[in-house]
Amino acid sequence: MGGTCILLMFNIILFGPPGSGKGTQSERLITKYGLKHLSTGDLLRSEIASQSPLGLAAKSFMDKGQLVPDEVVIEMISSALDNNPQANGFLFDGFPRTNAQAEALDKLLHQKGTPISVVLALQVGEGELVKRLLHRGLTSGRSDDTEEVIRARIIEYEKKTAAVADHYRKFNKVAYVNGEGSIDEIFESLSKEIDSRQVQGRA
Ligand code: B4P
Repeated sequence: MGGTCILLMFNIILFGPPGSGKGTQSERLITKYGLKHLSTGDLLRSEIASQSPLGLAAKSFMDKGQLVPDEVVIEMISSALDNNPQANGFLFDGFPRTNAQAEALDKLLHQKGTPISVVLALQVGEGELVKRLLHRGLTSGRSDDTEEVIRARIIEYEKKTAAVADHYRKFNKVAYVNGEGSIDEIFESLSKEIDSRQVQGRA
């Protein structure tokens, strides 16, 4: 063995409260940077659509605006990582949402020798979050896009998820990005953060 080891993997966590635009921006970022998109929200909704036992169990939490139990989402992400050995990097969207999930992710990525490169944290005020999700609720058909459930999701975020940024701040990995403005403007800010880190990584 031996030779030069070239680090190609670039793993991003897109972080932020419900409705901050994680799903919206993920779609663009994966195209631009060739990353594999792993959204626990999408994975859970596809389990619900196929009426699997996991989906049926998850739905009862999601309909109340609560987080699905850690073991369930960690197992889902672990299989998704195993199923994508050829990926150039992952974009984690909506995961991790608790400190236990963050620790489990760190461990899984450590085993693969490919750590988190950056946590991009979208910042959006509560009034704007509620407005966006209520608007999406008009057409999404999502049972968690009603005002009562949206408020519960925001409370759950403050209680269990916001601290995940502190976990990654300890490792100097968090970049805060203004999540209010046009989708193009926000995409540009996110891209700048990624580009500056990729350059540093190669220097
Ligand atoms: P998610 O699917 O992750 O959904 P989200 O947080 O609501 O949405 P996101 O931030 O992606 O917003 P989007 O781009 O769509 O989670 C749903 C549920 O699944 C959770 O409540 C939980 O129960 C469960 N779950 C998921 N992951 C879990 C985990 N790890 N652990 C436990 N439970 C988990 O944007 C929202 C709206 O805003 C869209 O309509 C969009 O068009 C609009 N928008 C976006 N950007 C905009 C902008 N710049 N200006 C105006 N509108 C904008």
